[in-house]
Amino acid sequence: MSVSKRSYNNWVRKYAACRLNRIEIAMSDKITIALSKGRIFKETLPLLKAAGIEPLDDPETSRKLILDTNRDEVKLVIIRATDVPTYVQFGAADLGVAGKDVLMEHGGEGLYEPVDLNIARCKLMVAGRKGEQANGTRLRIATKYVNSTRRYYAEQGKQVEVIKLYGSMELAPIVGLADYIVDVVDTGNTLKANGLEPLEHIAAISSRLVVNKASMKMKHASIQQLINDMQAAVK
Ligand code: PRT
Ligand code: MG
Repeated sequence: MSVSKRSYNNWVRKYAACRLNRIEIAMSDKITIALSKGRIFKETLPLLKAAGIEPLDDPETSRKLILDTNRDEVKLVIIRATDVPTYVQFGAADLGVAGKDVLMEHGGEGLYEPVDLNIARCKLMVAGRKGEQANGTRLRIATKYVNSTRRYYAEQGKQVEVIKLYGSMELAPIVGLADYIVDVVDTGNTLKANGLEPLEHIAAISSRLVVNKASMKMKHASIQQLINDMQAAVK
């Protein structure tokens, strides 16, 4: 074999080894995924499974906040739904699943939102006491979605007073704390059971896969693979 042929073959071998190495590194990137218990966890499970990820514990019965999976390099952190964008924004998790309601409220800073997972669907709505019209010049709106509510009324040029609550919003109009509430509605049964009715539709909500912008660059191959697999499994 001529010298140049041998050196060419050596080069090819080295190049192939180098490529393999890179793939191996990509495959062993440590990946942390932030999820909340309840409906998001349940509905994300089949999508993760399609990406070859299966948790070894059930967050409903385990007290662990970090769950191992069938893949050594992939961990799940179980946190409050509203904390998911914050964990991903600051890189404490590489990826997460969060409702669009939560993302709208957070603002989406530092995050990519590559996939609409089409799960945990509901609507962000204004609701009030059935058959009653609020009168008064400045409406009072109770909600945990303070930013989205301010934005919604500002776009209509309406002056409102927004009252921040952390739960049981439905109570506010009944006890006279507020004229209306802004909350997510699914079947509408909770509103109905409390003598309220949906009035205005603000946004259609579903959960999204979110990715930390730096992780997307640093762990591109592993994360892109995960995104593709989850996207392909979305119904
Ligand atoms: O419950 P927790 O305070 O821990 O947090 P969270 O309420 O943010 O979490 P979780 O798991 O309840 O909701 C996570 C995400 O699921 C939300 O951010 C939404 O994107 C989505 N989702 C879908 C819903 C609903 N459907 C839903 N129905 N989130 C909340 N609800 C509640 C709603 O607040 C109201 O109290 O269910 C009630 C209304 O349901 P219906 O069917 O009676 O209309
Ligand atoms: Mg809840």
